[in-house]
Amino acid sequence: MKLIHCDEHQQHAGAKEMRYDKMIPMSDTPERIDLILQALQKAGFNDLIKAQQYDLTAVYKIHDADFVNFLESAYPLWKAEFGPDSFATAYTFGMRGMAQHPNACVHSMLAYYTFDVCVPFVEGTYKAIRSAVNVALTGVDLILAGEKSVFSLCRPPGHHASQDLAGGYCYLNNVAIAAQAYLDAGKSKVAILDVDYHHGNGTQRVFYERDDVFFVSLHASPKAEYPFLMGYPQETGAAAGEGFNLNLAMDKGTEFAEYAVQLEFALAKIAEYQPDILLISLGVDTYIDDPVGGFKLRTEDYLKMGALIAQCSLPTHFVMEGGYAFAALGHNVTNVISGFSEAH
Ligand code: SP5
Ligand code: ZN
Repeated sequence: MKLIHCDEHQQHAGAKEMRYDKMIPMSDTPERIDLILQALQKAGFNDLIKAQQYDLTAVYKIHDADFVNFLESAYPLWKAEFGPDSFATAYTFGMRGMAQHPNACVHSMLAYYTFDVCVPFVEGTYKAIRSAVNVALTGVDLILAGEKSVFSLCRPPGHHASQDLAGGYCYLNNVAIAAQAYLDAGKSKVAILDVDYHHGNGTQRVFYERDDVFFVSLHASPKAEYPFLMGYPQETGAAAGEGFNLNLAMDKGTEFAEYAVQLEFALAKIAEYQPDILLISLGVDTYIDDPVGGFKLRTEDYLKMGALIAQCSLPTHFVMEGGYAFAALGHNVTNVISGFSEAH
């Protein structure tokens, strides 16, 4: 399987995030991608491809121009106010009745275009955001050229981001941009299976009223887990998209035996939909020792996950999302790819 990566994400580093009552180093570090690539290569996956450059055309199909402008200008504006040894982050939020004058200053922008305190901006953030999209779009072009499966090692991740909102380490929605690119290239139906521990609220929002993208998310129940406000099973889509959004929420502490039942159900629904392409939002923060997640999947379970995904026999595009247990991260991701490749 071809592995698509870039170097530009390395400079998106050094910021902190607020975790309830503490400031902690951001969980999404550059080392994550290094660990994943090292483990993949050790397992014999050596077909590495550097991402191509793309202009913003595909991004603007999903995201608002003002929002993209915010992503580009947030850090320079912040730096002008606070100097270089700082990172931009929201102080207020554009809540009900307050979401006015979004572009007045960097603080109003952060208030309006971010929804939590886990999307800091440093000097290299915008370049990293753009390069993550390039990593995703290079994968699209490889699949369109006939590859049966590819893996886009995107960082930062994307599934919490939507049209005009960044959050949860996500700025541009890589997997949504890829899905739209397939449709614009002539494919008629795309399925997105999101196996990150957290609900893919951004991807859901983007495609909620559409029937050409079937979004299925397996995640911790939002009753007690981030992003709290979305991801409930009764969110099934709206308008033309009614029935094309499927949330399979599970309790904290879920083990693979139960997870696999939900995964097989998800894959059966996807097979029924008969998509041209299957995109996987691949988060492995479902791992038992993940510091951000709360499920109990084990390293060997990811082999089975990959093998089950392969049973769909669809052109499959893996896009990296979360996963923060550094000691096992590389092995867990590699097991998904190995399990898929052995069964495919
Ligand atoms: C892409 C991705 O995985 N983003 C995740 C962002 C979640 N950030 C908030 C985490 C909520 C805190 N949960 C603490 C659980 C401690 N075991
Ligand atoms: Zn996650």
